[in-house]
Amino acid sequence: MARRIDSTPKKDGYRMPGEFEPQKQIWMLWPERPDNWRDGAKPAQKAYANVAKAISQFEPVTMCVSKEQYANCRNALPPEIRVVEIASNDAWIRDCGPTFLVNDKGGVRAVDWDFNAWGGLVDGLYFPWDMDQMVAQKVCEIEGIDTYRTPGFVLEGGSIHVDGEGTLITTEMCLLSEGRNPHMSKEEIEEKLKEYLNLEKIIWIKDGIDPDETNGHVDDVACFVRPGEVACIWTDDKDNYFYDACQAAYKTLSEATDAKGRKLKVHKLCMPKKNVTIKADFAIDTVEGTIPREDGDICIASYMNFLIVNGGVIVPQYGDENDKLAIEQIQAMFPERKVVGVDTWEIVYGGGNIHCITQQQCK
Ligand code: KQY
Repeated sequence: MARRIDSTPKKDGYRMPGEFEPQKQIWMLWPERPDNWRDGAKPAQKAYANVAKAISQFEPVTMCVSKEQYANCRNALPPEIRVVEIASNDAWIRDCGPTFLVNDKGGVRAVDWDFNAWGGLVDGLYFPWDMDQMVAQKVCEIEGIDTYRTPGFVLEGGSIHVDGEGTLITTEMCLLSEGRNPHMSKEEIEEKLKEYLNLEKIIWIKDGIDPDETNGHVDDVACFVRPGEVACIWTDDKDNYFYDACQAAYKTLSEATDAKGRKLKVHKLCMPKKNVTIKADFAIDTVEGTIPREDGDICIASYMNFLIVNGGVIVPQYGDENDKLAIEQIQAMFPERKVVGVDTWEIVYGGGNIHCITQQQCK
């Protein structure tokens, strides 16, 4: 039985570990909604299955799926991947799932944030989001993990990265957006994060690269490679759609110090050469309440949306000229891990990538 704890992680000695710390398993949610995923979500399901298989070379994976899709999902995945029935509105467990915490005695707890589909009634991406809101609790019930709740405070896992030693990076574009916590000042938001993730310092990057989808989640822009070191998207090409955002994020991180007073080492990670776009012949249902995906829309294809797992890194590939360079750059950042690329343009068409569709449970 998972209990609700009426205290805060900081008071109880729990912290969010870095993604590079030991993990028990990875959680995912199976895609199916035809108003977001083209062709009845069949191509996206293949891509999700490939991501799950790539991860399962390194550690266990649990796929959550609706009752309608259970049999199809079970058949699409090898037996070593656990499949459990959990209802959801879409398939982004990074954002609606729990944020797992550890203490120094081997305890594991989680934060179950408020979720409002990336902006609620202000600029959220679909309505309703009631089933997504319950995902974190259901995952924690299955695992018997006690949770902290933050009623009235909205946060998605894709909007934060931590070093596990007291530092968090995020973007102002997302955390200060109108659709999240407009009743709170920047200082109040910092206090909340410090209390619920056990932090000392927040590094604010001004903008993310997807204002329309997630209001600029940091997981497309930068992440911690290990304490004291971050990766940041980079291009010197002034014609690249993301040039300004890359330059600005790189400058902020290069000038930053972390909670322990270290100046950050910043690794550059290339962007794809060509934009990934929605094509006219994509069959996507039109439904009131869902932001449409239209011909010519530029999708957010960043190599940064990779996932660190035990002994590995799972990296998006787009069939782009820079795919190989991205793998080489990430391998150089993580010489102790095996870097594995997975084709993910079908996930990008839906609005995210490998990091957005996964959630690590720490040990
Ligand atoms: O974390 C994400 N990138 C989620 C995006 C949701 C997109 C829904 N169309």
